[in-house]
Amino acid sequence: MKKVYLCISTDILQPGHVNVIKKAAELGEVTVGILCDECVAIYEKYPIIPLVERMKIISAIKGVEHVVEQKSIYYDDNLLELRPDYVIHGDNWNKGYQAEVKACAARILEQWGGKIVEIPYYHTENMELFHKSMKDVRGLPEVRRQRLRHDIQMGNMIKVMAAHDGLSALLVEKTSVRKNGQNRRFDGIWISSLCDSTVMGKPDIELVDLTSRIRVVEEIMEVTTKPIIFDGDTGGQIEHFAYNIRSLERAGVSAVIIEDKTGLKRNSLLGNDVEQHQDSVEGFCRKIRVGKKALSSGNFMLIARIESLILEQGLHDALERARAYVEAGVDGIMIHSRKKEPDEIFAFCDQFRMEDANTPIVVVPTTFDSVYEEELRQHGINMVIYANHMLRAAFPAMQSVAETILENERCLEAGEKCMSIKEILSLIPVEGGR
Ligand code: SPV
Ligand code: MG
Repeated sequence: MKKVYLCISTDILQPGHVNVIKKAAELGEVTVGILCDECVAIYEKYPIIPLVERMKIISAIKGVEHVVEQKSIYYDDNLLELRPDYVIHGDNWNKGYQAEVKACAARILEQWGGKIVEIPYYHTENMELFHKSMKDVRGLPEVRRQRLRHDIQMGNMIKVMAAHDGLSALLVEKTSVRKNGQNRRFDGIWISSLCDSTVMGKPDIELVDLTSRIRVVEEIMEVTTKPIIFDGDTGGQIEHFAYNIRSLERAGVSAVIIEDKTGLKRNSLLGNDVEQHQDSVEGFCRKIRVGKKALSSGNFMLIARIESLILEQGLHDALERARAYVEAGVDGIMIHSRKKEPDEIFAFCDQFRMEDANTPIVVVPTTFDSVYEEELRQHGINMVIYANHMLRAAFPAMQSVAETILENERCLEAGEKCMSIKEILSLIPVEGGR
């Protein structure tokens, strides 16, 4: 009996997959490689059905003899192990990154005279409609929350980018670059108090109220599917926090980060140049417990942000607080610094990781900006937030255009610095974003 191999790289089964399996069974004994969750997330869309369940579903299809995990979009490892006579695929893999995948598979099969069999790609309009509605499912609050937890559990470095409105969020949702054969994308959206305040022309002192900030969340929820991490400032008064965290949960936020400051909050990057106060350990632990108790979703994450390094209270204080906050029930720790180098962040993480291997650590490298994500990962950090770059990029561009019009007393010169009207109109399709 000949051996046949095929790979299923999505969590949504379509009639086309069944066709390929049927054809494969006619050729011999069928092994299906199920693409791992990490790869589905990178190359397709975030999988709503995880690998173990996908393996169960596909193994129940008539004609499938074996299912195995495929750990890369490249078939190499599984082909070398199974040495199949045929690899079967729809004829839609002749362009984009898939062409490379096909070429690699063909080269390996050659070693033992194996062949690629292609069958016409199955396409229906129903499937297009279906995919569109799957986008809505991916955007559901609970799906986003599970996704964040799952991404952290998978041990990935979660890359979060700030967005301050629908358009910037759409960019965070869609921007991708291809590097070293991999698609790189952001994994989540940061809703920053600094950005939310600055776009409204207000200082970052908890002046913009939660209702206004939730409006930003709604705008962003509507056009994206990625987890949303909300900058909750101090969380406000304990009594208010119980209500506020529920509002954020209802609005669809996946995680909130609250900082252990009290009184008039000032932006952390101002440090001790301005007057700001850290909460007592007991006071902040009480806030954490009240917040956790108020939540209904087990997947919503409450993350405690430690300001000891910002306020020059030392590493010892930061570590003691971390222990206490974890004990009080937080789902993660954010450690912040305004130093140019990441040394104090690394010292904290190395010590913390000796005692606690699991609690996720979040950092915001606005000032220690030369650090690479890989270095952060090596120090046990799970999430990196690029907290304000979209807004900081937009402001100088707008300022320059405004000055150019004033200088030239017309808009021709400014127009050269702008996207064309045609482009901006086609940026957002009439059917909506995401
Ligand atoms: C924000 O983005 O509002 C933050 C991060 O809180 S920082 O500005 O570094 O304090
Ligand atoms: Mg903030």
